[in-house]
Amino acid sequence: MLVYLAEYLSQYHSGFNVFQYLTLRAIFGVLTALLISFVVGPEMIRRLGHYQIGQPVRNDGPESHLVKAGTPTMGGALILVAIAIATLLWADLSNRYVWVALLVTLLFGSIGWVDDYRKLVLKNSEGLPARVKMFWQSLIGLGIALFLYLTAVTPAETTLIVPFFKEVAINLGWLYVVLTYFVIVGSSNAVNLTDGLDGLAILPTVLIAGALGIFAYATGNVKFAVYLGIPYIRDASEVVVFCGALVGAGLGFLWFNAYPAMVFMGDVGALALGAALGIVAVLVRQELVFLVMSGVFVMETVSVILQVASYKLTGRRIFRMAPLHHHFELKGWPEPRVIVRFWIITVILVLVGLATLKIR
Ligand code: 57M
Repeated sequence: MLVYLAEYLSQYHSGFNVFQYLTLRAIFGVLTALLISFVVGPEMIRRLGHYQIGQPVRNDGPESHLVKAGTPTMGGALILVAIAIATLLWADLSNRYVWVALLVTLLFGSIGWVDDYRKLVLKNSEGLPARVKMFWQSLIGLGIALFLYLTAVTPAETTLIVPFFKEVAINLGWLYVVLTYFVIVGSSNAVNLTDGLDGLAILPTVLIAGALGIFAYATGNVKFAVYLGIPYIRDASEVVVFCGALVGAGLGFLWFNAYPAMVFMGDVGALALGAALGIVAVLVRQELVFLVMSGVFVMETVSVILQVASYKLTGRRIFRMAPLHHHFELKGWPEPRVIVRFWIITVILVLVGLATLKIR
């Protein structure tokens, strides 16, 4: 929004031209979202506590979690507000990809919000039944995938880019819709499963959002795209501002969610953040690199699939408990050790992902 104001004011003073620079606006996006989190966070935690929006903790999980009962939750709502305000302020709102990213994030957040609200405020232990949650996730995921497919302007927008192979780009046709659906819905659920220890989901989200922001910048800049041998997609550039807002809001939330957490994000945060990463990966055409960078989310999800399959087929468990972070906790690792090691794994995977920009 401010981009228009800066454009207008630059008639009077050329200094306002600096606000046209994408990198600068992305940095302001980070800082704005951080500031909102810092200013609103403490009051929000106090109010959540006041209205007793506290986490119920199941007693069949690791014992160390019992002390977490009553921790204020639904802090993800603050993440979403910070992302939305920072993006609306600093992005060029004539860019359709910005709206797509924001809309997907807020719609998935709404599903999570209804689930949290039912569980925590209406004290309905089931929340939103799994099949209802899946129905809405699928409807939004498919709707967005179809919209992007039908409104694609250039073939590059629906082509699958294969990392490390400059010459390989697969024209997906209708499969684009299927892939987009799985990336968005899968990522949303994977982040939700991972969000079970303090800070475990949010820092990887921040790191991956930062890396995808770099991909968005390169993809939306014709010179970089040609130099790096990646497709040029004009609309991708402004997604950098959205990624910046995601990074700022995520870091701001981590301030309060760091061990021992003062607040949890709830499904409103987890479902939205996963979907946000998924849609950005799709918009910048880096689904495969995203899969690599999200290794921790993938590992957590695969651990649940394997555990359930093994238990159903053989009656035996592979892990002490799934998702994987519970397995390590039950092995006796202190919570911060699990968290920090999973963060380190993400740092490594994000670096591998970024390396694919040059090694091709
Ligand atoms: C939600 N929710 C956390 C918090 C957070 C199929 C099965 C694997 C599903 C899975 C499940 O229900 N996953 C989705 C996980 C919960 O956190 C809340 O949920 C939000 C995210 N959706 O924001 O509001 C608990 O996680 C802890 N937490 C922190 N710090 C944080 O920053 O410590 C969360 C955020 C919180 C808190 O303790 O209460 C959760 O874990 O419930 N189910 C499970 O994960 C269960 N696993 C299981 O049953 N495994 C089986 C089979 C089915 C695979 C097995 O291994 O045999 C475990 N979950 C719990 N207890 N709580 C089982 C025991």
